[in-house]
Amino acid sequence: RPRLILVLGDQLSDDLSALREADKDRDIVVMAEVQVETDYVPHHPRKIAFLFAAMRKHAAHLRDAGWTVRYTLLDDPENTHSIPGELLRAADATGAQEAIGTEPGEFRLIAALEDGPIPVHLFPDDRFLCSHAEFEDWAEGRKELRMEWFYREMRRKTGLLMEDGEPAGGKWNYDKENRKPPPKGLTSPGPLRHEPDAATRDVLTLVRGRFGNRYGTLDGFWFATDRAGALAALDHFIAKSLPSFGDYQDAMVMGQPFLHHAILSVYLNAGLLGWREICEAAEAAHDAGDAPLNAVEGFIRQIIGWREFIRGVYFREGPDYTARNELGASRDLPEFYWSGDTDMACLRECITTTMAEAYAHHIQRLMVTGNFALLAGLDPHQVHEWYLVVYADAYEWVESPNVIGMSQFADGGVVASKPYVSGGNYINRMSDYCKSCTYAVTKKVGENACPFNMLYWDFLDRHRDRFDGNPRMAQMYRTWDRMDADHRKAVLDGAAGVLARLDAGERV
Ligand code: FAD
Ligand code: DLZ
Ligand code: SF4
Repeated sequence: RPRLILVLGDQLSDDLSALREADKDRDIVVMAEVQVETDYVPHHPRKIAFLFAAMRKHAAHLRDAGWTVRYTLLDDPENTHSIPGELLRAADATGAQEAIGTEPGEFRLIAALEDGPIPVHLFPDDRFLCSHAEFEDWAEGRKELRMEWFYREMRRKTGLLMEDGEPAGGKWNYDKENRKPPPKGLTSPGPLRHEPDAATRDVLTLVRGRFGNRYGTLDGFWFATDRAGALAALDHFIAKSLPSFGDYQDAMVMGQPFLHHAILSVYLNAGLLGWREICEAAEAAHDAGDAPLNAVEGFIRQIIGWREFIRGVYFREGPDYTARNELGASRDLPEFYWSGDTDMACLRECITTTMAEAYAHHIQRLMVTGNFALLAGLDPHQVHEWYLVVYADAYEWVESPNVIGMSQFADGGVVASKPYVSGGNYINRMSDYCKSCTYAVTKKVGENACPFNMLYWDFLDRHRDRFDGNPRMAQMYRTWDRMDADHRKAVLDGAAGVLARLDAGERV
């Protein structure tokens, strides 16, 4: 009897554990476009279009390689619209009695497969550098988990940027040389844009018809949708943007959402690229003298450090992680997160480019939309769902530790050692956003004062009990305490005013 080999939408890799276990001559690959996956949150149409186009091309590629593939189209009238349902239908049609798969990146889907009508044997997803067991071993007995220590292990394990057992250049981390404010007139080559071919255009028509009314636009869709396109995007990044990646990693410029970022997470997370080829390409650029060490080290750290660390946290912390709310935040997500309709230029810019591109870079996610959500005390579960919807690279294993942990501190400090919060000053230093804002970043209180300036102190004051004792935050509390009492009151009143406007649904 054949067995069914499940390949999910973010498992579009040739070297996949489930395929390695399968028999090409006997087994049947199952891939399915289903509503449970398009609707568990209302994903950005660009993300759905990217995945469906890439899934269809990967199915064709597997067939060319000799696999039998059973592919369910979204508008197939027989579609049961869930992954377990499609496995059952495939079993009925083929006589298969068992299925194998590669572990999904979300507890919801793991549970659905384990409890489904067809037993699915899941193999580890070894497209990652660090297995669950290895992460457990590393984490076991540590008082706190810090990415930097984990990263050094991964450098040793891979040998990336290592010379005779020592880090290249003598230091593990060159961030001191990174993160420069954007000079006036900073431009960037941006990502490699791909003209949609006929197959992608078919998908765009389908997605526009079915999901066109959702948050986010499909206009000007340019993502690569196959491995060749993703490899070309990698080459483009290495040649054009990697050399300046470190310098402008934290910079933000109006009208330029991409700057010198890689724009590769969408391909990497779906399986069109692997971590090793990306890191080796970056290392080779350094060896050839084409990219400086601060850029290459910083970039490789994001992938073998942060990305692997984040995944380790998701699987270690367990299915209740996305429900955590250590700071007890409960305010509803303001409507403007779905429209960009706000007077705050920084939020407007990050939200509208996210609607257009299903992309924002790390500092926009962390220090603009995330920072505001944390300062304003937004319900972290709603914030988590927003991030899962809006970014083309968002799957729960990577999105939730970044949001619940790094950005919202809702896990109580598993991912971050202190909350990532700032007033308007930080945004003003790292961007040109404040220049075109209705609010004045230099004003601390009163009419027109930048909301971040007031919400920042309000957040610290509100959570004093928890953060007072954190040595990394002591300086901030000393600064607050030194302000005169009238000023402090004016700040807190100003913050209360902003929060009241949010609660009343008024424009902020
Ligand atoms: P670059 O800035 O060019 O970085 C290179 C690569 O490093 C990325 O492609 C990515 O694979 C990896 N990387 C960098 N930082 C992280 C990180 N913190 N966690 C995991 N991988 C990282 N990343 C996602 O892939 N999916 C998400 O859903 C996601 N949600 C996020 C939510 C918040 C609140 C924050 C603060 C960060 C989030 N990130 C997420 C991490 C990071 O912002 C994105 O990986 C990055 O912006 C992707 O764009 P890029 O390819 O241009 O990355
Ligand atoms: C995100 C997504 C979407 C929108 N649609 C599908 C789909 O129709 N079929 C499928 O196999 N996978 C899809 N995915 C990806 C899954 O949601 C993803 O595999 C899980 O979230 C685990 O990471
Ligand atoms: Fe954002 Fe404040 Fe600057 Fe306006 S002034 S762009 S709200 S940081």
